[in-house]
Amino acid sequence: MTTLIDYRLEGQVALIGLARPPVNALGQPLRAALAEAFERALADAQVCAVVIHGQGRAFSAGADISEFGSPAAFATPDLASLLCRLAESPKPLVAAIAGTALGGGLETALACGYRISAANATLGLPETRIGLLPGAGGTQRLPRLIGAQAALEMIISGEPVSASKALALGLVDQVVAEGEDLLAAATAFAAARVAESAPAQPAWRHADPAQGLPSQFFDEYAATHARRWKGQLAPVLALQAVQAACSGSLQAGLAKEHALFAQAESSAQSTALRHQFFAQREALKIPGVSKDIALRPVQRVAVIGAGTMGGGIAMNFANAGIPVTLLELKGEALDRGLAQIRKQYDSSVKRGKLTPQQLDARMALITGTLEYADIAQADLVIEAVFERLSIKQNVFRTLDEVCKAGAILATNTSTLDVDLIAAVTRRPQDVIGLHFFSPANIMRLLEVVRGRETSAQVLATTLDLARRIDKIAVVSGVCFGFIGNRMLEPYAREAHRLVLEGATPAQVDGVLTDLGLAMGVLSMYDLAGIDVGYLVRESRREAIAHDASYFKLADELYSHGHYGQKTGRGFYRYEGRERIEDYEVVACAEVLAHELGIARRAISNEEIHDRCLFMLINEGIQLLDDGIAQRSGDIDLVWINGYGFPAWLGGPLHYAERLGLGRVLAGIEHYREQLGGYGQMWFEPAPLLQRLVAAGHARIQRL
Ligand code: 3H9
Repeated sequence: MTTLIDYRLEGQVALIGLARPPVNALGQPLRAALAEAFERALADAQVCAVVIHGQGRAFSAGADISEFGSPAAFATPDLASLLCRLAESPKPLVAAIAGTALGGGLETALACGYRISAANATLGLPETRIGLLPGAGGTQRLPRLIGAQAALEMIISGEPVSASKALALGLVDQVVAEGEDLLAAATAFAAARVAESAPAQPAWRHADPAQGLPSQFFDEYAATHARRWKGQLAPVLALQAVQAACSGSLQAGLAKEHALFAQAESSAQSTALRHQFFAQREALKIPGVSKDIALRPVQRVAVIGAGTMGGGIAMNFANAGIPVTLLELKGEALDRGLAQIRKQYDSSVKRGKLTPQQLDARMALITGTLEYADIAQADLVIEAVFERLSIKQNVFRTLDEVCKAGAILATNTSTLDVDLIAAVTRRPQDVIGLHFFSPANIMRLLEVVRGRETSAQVLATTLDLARRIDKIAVVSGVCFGFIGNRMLEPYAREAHRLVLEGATPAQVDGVLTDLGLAMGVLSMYDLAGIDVGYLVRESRREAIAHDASYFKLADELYSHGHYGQKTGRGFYRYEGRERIEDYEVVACAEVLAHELGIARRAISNEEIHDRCLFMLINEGIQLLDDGIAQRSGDIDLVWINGYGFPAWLGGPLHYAERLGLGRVLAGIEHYREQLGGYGQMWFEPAPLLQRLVAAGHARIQRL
């Protein structure tokens, strides 16, 4: 017997323990070992029942995601066939679920006749999140067990359910109380089934899963979700699979599921989402920072500035049960900030996302103060004051005076030089950038900016903290705008310039949203504030002075007080939340183009796509070459989680690989020629892109 399985007998019950750390992913070797152990139990006349359990922290996290896209994914025994074999067992099979049972892990449990779970277990079918659908019987067995509607919810949302919810759904037969021995309970449960001669496979509770569903249920479900699923393949295929469970035999349904799964698995979308899955885990691995480094304890946090950003940052900690002190200079501003936080929690209570008790508990964790002395004992202080270097430096001088030794001092700057901020303290090793994205309590991205002198311990501690507050952390080096905002610049530059050359804002934004971006870049500027963009530009006029067309239109909007959504006018006009094309903006672009000597022309959607996207990609590749980003996957994570780039395109650099690096380079060179002086000025291919293409590399990596 291989070491991947722990096989032993407990009286008449065979215990098969999956033992492939860390999460018992069902790769080919584990599948083969499970098949072998199962056959051994069947062949042993002494064995009357079998318990399958997982050793370590998971029952099983499902199929081995790294096998997809290679023949290993379906190598014998493939998971679907193995589970059909398990489902035919003449001896009762009991799944004993502790930790997580996800994807193929839960499907394994579904192939067993019985399921019993620990109280703290979570069970789910998250395949759609990686562009797949349950492909080992989940779309067929789950509807037969808990009904089509509940099964569809679990499959489409990908959201795991708790053990108690699973019990209520009929997904598990029994939940073992905390502190009780799950394996002993499962063994006793199996023995009891034997004693009562229970069937190895009890009849399905929902043999006709569609019973009770309205006749148009699936069509209506698809119509209701059409907007949310826009462009995405996996939910559509998953729906078809569940529909098949409602319209034919299990056998036919399994065949249909297999075909749909193969379609999803070979799709570019699933490749992109799997790339994102692994990128998120890789991002936490920092060369030179050992996994075993001793972390600094962070039990008390302080946030300087109770504005929208500071308040949102504070909420993250309260949500995670960490006490946080919010500091402001004036009582009025502090009261406003605290009231704003309460208002946000109130709205969560109204939407049923939070109970009134949780609201009270969270507010009780947030303390306001006007005194720096009150934050002297904080383990971490995050500054979130006005984005100007001198102001932030003043705050850090004060922090250096008042904070205890060993406190981590973080700045939430979005563009400024973290090293210049650290330099005003006597402890630059304790200073780090923590760039939260707005709204800070909702957006999951956290750019962690490692200064020249930031210590490895401070970096490791903040990465661990990011996990505690449920953020996706990506480490960036110091440069203007770090990873995200630095890439935003050339991307947004093209959008602005294209409007001068003849496109309308709606055309530019439409191309980007058609690609799947949550928002077009010009709408995004309207939302963030044309005045905010103006202030950022003001701080670096020298660096951009050589291009007279650069953001000319946005400057013009600013001079008219058209700050975007908040003033009702920007690149668009706004009536309530409705965005309306503004022909005065087009007229203004015409005048400016004339003044600047830019010939206006009809612009194709392809040109908009290529100029915006290729410039975005080019900057990302340059950041990698400069060592600001560690890996291309980090850059993709920033854009997916901070800027609404569609996850199913895998992020800008993964998208570039899909388009072909040669095509991206050729596009940049094309516009360099075609756009005259402007092209010569800005369409400079990143040397790393040129090297990659010359060397015939399809993947973006340092060379
Ligand atoms: C599926 O099942 C398809 C079937 O329906 C049909 C098949 C025919 N595979 O996240 P963590 C690695 S699709 C490979 O840091 P946590 C992970 O990369 C699958 N590797 O820990 C990491 O490696 P490393 C459906 C996996 O405690 C390490 O394990 N299942 C897999 O924060 C620790 O992971 C899912 O989508 C995997 N399935 O979270 C579940 N899972 O240390 C995906 C994990 O080298 N997994 N790894 O960086 C998860 O959601 C989380 O990993 C889990 C643990 C909640 C389990």
